Amino acid sequence: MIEKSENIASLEEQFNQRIANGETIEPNDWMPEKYRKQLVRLISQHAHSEIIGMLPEGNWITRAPSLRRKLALLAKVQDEAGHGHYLYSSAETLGTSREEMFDQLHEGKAKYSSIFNYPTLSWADMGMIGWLVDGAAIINQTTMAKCSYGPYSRALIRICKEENFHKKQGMEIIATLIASGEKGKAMVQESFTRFWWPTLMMFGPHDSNSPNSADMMKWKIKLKSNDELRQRFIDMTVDQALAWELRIPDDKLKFNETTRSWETGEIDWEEFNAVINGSGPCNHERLEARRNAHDNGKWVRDAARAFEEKQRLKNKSAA
Ligand code: BYC
Repeated sequence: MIEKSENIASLEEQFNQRIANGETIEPNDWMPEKYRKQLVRLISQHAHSEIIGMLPEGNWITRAPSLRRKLALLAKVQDEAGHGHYLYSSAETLGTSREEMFDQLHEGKAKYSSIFNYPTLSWADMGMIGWLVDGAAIINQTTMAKCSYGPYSRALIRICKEENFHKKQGMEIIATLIASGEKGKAMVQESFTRFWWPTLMMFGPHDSNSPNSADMMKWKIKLKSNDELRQRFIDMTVDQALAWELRIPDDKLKFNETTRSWETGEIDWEEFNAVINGSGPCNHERLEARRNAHDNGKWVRDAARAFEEKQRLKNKSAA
């Protein structure tokens, strides 16, 4: 028994050394159980965010204002499904099956990004998701693309390339609406006012209230803290919003000349906690839509499995 724990201690020491050296950890490498658990939690939560994130935008495919916009939105929503696939595959390398992850999501036990529990009420929201939501995701994910776990890091590199297109198409929708005149600009302002605070919540609680951050940063899964990334996003986005002459819905917003950074008022953490714990404006609707999609897709999964089995038997008899 003593020998066993000494062995684990030495494996853990070697593991920590590899992390300190900036090495990448691969699926068959030894890793502490807690590292594995944190990764499955993070990657599956991210995968669920991509899949649930298809719903608020999917809501506007039939109502896109032109064929060009419809094609771009369809492609974007399809990309999000692809991101979900890369991420579920990457989490599966840690020994948790896709079925288990789906079950956790459908039973309401797994989290997904708070932002997708808000409704999309106007076409401007499609621009806002690209500009703000994809913009926030890019800031978070380009940093994590350098994380210590190989499969997640490689998935993120590819995801970020596609998210950059998404952000640009969102900004183009906004620029077009603003250039169209007063009505278009008012539509953008109304959407911006609704999305500003929920987007800042995407980065998670303050560092001092983030129970997972210490482990995540020690193991270089997260390379920047929640507050650091949020601040980076605020500094970039406030300047963009001002260039579009949008009003930022924060009376306390001010520029700090010493830090050369924007200071905001406080996020409504009560609202954040309600949303991540299942009581946001659309939590129920999103999970219901997701469960229905899963049930309706059963025949496709059954057919794919039957095909796979047929191929397996064919290959066996040919061998
Ligand atoms: N929403 O200790 P903390 C996209 C939870 S989709 C919900 O700081 P951590 C797109 C957190 O999980 C991309 N839950 O946690 C798709 C934890 O609870 P558990 C979305 C949140 O992990 C379609 C608890 O609060 N991006 O781009 O160190 C269309 C304490 O937090 C949130 C990702 O998923 C939240 N906002 O840091 C358009 C990025 N914040 O798990 C676009 C991957 C916190 O202990 N995720 N919680 O029960 C992350 O980077 C990190 O998980 C977070 C939180 C920064 C979000």
